[in-house]
Amino acid sequence: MEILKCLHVKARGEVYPCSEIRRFLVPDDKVDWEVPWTNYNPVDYTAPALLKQPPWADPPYRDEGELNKLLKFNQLDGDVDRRSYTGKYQVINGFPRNPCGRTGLKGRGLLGRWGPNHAADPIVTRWKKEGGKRVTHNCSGKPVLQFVAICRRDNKEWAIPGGMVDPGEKVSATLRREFGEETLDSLSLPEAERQKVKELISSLFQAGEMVYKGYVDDPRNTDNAWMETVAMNFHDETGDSVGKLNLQAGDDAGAVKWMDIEEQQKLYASHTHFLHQVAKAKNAHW
Ligand code: RP5
Repeated sequence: MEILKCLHVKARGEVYPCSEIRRFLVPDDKVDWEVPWTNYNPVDYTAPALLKQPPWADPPYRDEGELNKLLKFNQLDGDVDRRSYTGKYQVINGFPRNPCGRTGLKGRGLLGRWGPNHAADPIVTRWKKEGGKRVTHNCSGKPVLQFVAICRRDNKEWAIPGGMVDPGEKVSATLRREFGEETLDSLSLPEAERQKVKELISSLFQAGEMVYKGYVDDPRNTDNAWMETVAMNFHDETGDSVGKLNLQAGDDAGAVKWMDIEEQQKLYASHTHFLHQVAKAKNAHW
């Protein structure tokens, strides 16, 4: 497993998602907090939805002193895990600081938590087949892997069907829940069928390979709030288990399909990077 020490790019995208807010532009050589930049003046933005205090977001605060007392950074804070997979992060004037550097925007943006926001990404794969035989790629001569991809409703980008870890929830439970909710529409299934799907996912998800654990270059990241994830690969070698499931988009997904894994496929956040790790581990086409 590899920790991404990336130069974040999507976290510096000019227009902040679901808004007309423009980030203060950060060139590559000024991303690192160690590089002095006296004129750095990030835009302050927290999405209006967060100010209505949804249950999945941190509570409001009057000043930074109060924020620091309300939340326990770099620790397990009740049920909320505020520790980062990247190690101990800095807290400057009461605010946690993005471990991958400047983003041109301060505040929480669209993210519910100050500091790390933990997600889990289930990468469900099978070999591409035609007429019962594995398909090999013309260029690499290697077999082609496919993964279950969703088209995100918020930005129409294709992605791994990941989601946020609920407070107190184990990552293994999030992986199953998100896969069920987003790709099998298990929320709308009748009880008996939902049980069957649950059992299938349970058995497939018993043996997974850790692909990645760390920071995600997510377009919603800010100087004070960022995404982190655990990505796990669940592989159906024969194609007889998940291959038979009736994929149906649900919850945050606009569409769902089996997608070939290849370098050219552009995906949400750091998801292309995670799939590259899977292709390498399985000696598949990339
Ligand atoms: C990404 O955001 C993670 O890799 C995960 O796929 C996703 C979780 O956020 P939501 O899909 O719940 O918005 O950074």
